[in-house]
Amino acid sequence: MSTLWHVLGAGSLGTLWATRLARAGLPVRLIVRDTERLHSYEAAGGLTLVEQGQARTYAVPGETPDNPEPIRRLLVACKAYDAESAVARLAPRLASDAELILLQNGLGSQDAVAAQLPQARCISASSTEGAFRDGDWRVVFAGHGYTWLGDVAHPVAPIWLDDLQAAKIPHEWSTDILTRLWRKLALNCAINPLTVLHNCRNGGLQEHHCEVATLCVELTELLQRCGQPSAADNLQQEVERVIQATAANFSSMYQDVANQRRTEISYLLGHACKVAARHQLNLPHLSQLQQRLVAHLHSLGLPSD
Ligand code: NAD
Ligand code: KPL
Repeated sequence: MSTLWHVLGAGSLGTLWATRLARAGLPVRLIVRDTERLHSYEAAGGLTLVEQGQARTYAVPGETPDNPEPIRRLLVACKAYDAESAVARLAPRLASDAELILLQNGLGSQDAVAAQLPQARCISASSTEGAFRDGDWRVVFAGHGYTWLGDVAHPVAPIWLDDLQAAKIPHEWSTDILTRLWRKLALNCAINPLTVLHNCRNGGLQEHHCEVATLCVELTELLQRCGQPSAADNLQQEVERVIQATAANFSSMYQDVANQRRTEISYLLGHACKVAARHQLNLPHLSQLQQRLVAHLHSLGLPSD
């Protein structure tokens, strides 16, 4: 009998994972914020995944954080800024051998979660899959991709990767997950803030080649200084490749701002600047970028943390 998957956060990635696990016949429970959300969820009859234009609803059972049942496997699918407090509410329910899978982008939230649960195994993930909500309890699978999973404290892969295989969630166990997370963070720092400030699609940054290149030089310096030299390898080339390959897309930060949603700035550019300061590294363009972005978010009435 498979261990129950508890999924915390019924947003884009949480729904994408919960529906595919349920479709494979694996036991899944969705944890929603409170009783009001639970009633709304139950009225909807489940989670709907839209794939290649086809919508299918999966009656994944829902519960609130107050449910007394113990949790052995928890997929944390909140935004980075919500992860620590959302997990804290569930701490009394976590079994002594609990495992958490942290889907958050950027860096900082994973350490914050792990620090409050020294007994639990915390596995970090870095995903290139894409999904968005087009209604309450409804998610569109927008971009196929891959998810790398790894544990900075323990290199051995967990047995439940078989569940991901059964659920057809493309994945790979990574023994250098921190390097992957840093590489993605650097890409996001070089691209996302500039798309917001220049109000453009990723491809629009081809007209700001020098600005992108200068940021890549500073990000490379940061990665080398903080013990992540392989994440720095050919960073500028990779950034240019991603800009070209995703030219028609709006970055995730651009979309957050355009939809008046809080961004994950503190876990991306904010984290990069914090680590640079910790290493007494002066990166003037990166910190100026952060100041410009914070001022821009303030001018729109959006949080800057
Ligand atoms: P989302 O905003 O769609 O979903 C987050 C969900 O968590 C929301 O439904 C929210 O209500 C819920 N939540 C927050 N606090 C909660 C709490 N205390 N209890 C219960 N539920 C709570 O976010 P998302 O797009 O799924 O992103 C999740 C993470 O995955 C982010 O860090 C994001 O950067 C990363 N990511 C997303 C994608 C994507 O395509 N959406 C791709 C790669 C990485
Ligand atoms: O991950 C991205 C995002 O938009 O968040 C890309 C496409 C790589 C741009 O940084």
